[in-house]
Amino acid sequence: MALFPLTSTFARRALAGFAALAVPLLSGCSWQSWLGLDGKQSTFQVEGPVARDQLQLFYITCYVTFAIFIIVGAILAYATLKFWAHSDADEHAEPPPQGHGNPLVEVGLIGAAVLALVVIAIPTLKGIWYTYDVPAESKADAYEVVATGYQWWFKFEYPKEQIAGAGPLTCANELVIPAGRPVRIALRSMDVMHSFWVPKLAGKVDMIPNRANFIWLKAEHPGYFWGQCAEFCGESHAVMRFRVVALGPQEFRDWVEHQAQPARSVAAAQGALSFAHVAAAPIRAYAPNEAGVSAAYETAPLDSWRARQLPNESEDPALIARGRALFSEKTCISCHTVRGVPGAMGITGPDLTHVGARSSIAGGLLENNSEQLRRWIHNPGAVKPGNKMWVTGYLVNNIHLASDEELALVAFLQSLK
Ligand code: HEC
Ligand SMILES: [Cu+2]
Repeated sequence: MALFPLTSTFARRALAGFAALAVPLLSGCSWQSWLGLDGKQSTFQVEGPVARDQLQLFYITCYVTFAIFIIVGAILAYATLKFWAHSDADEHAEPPPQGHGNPLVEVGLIGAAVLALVVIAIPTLKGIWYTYDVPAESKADAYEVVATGYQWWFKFEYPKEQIAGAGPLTCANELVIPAGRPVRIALRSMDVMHSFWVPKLAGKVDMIPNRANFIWLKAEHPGYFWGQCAEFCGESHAVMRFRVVALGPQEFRDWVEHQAQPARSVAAAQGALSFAHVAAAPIRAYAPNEAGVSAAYETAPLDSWRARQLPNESEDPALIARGRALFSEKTCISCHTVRGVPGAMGITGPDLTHVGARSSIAGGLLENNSEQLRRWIHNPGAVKPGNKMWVTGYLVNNIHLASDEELALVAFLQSLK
């Protein structure tokens, strides 16, 4: 139909939008997915009280504006039909008597406008106070984390979990939190402005250099949530992502305890340090922007995350030992900390002490499996344009990895559970 030169999804959304907004609580039949609003970062399917408060405010605003639309539309339709010129005579008839102001209508309209604003203002103000900081009654229960934005990844520190001689427990790109508890996150930036956003849990707050911002959120149940930097911060801003993994109390305690341990060390059997048996297959070519995640991970990410916590069954200790040595030889240690590997104390890049237990790498862009990990270390610049590992590491230090070296490094990194 030429009247609607629109894509079918757009037309469906436009037509169904009003009907859907009028009955948003018809959930269960999931109108969100029908309208294509059920993405991983949907603000319509929230899973925490902060995001829910914000969603409700959105609905209230929609209701008020929808009511105005109906009233104005009805009056317009009435006037159009009533004063329609049906014949030539109508058309040349004298205009109807003209009024010059009606105090009742004018005061009424001002009153209605003020009322509409008040209806929106009350929940807005309440929401501003509620989302600003953890409510006083649950403050004692709040868990504290420090999140720092870097071009183009996130560092997460746990000030309550101090490790002797190493400062607070430090992770990257995956923020593991206790479910059912408020989490207060201090937001910092190491370079330019970033913005911390986990759409299903809370609205965004900026991470500004030299400014102590914070945000609070709560995951109502264990889950796996997609986050995203929401402030343009340079070349790879669009792929500056992260994850939030919410775990039950015991699972969270176990996780913290395990993370506090130094890197796992896989002992190679005496005399087994030759890895000539490993066939060093060349890496396959990747299309630009080729997806780096599997369907299994996309559909059941929390299961996938849990499965990664355990060591691989088919580890090759000799290959891992070789990778561990290469990690120093190739200067990876100058930018990455791996607690337990001598000299690996770099802080320019993410802490890799337990990188094997993360479900994603490169700021949540690729799934953490052997194939994607190799793709990353083979040519990080092709995956994430301009990233510091490529620009100030590979290019400056002239890092080249042969196929067998890539495989050894991958085996080592994957062993770091
Ligand atoms: C110049 C510093 C630098 C050097 C040298 C360097 N890296 Fe990195 N590395 C980084 C930075 C910065 C990132 C984060 C990049 C991003 O996501 O934008 C990173 C990311 C990574 C990641 C992904 C971590 C995650 O959780 O997302 C891995 C794995 C990694 N590097 C391995 C290596 C290996 C192996 C070497 C040595 C061959 C190496 N790096 C050398 C700075 C460096
Ligand atoms: Cu950013």
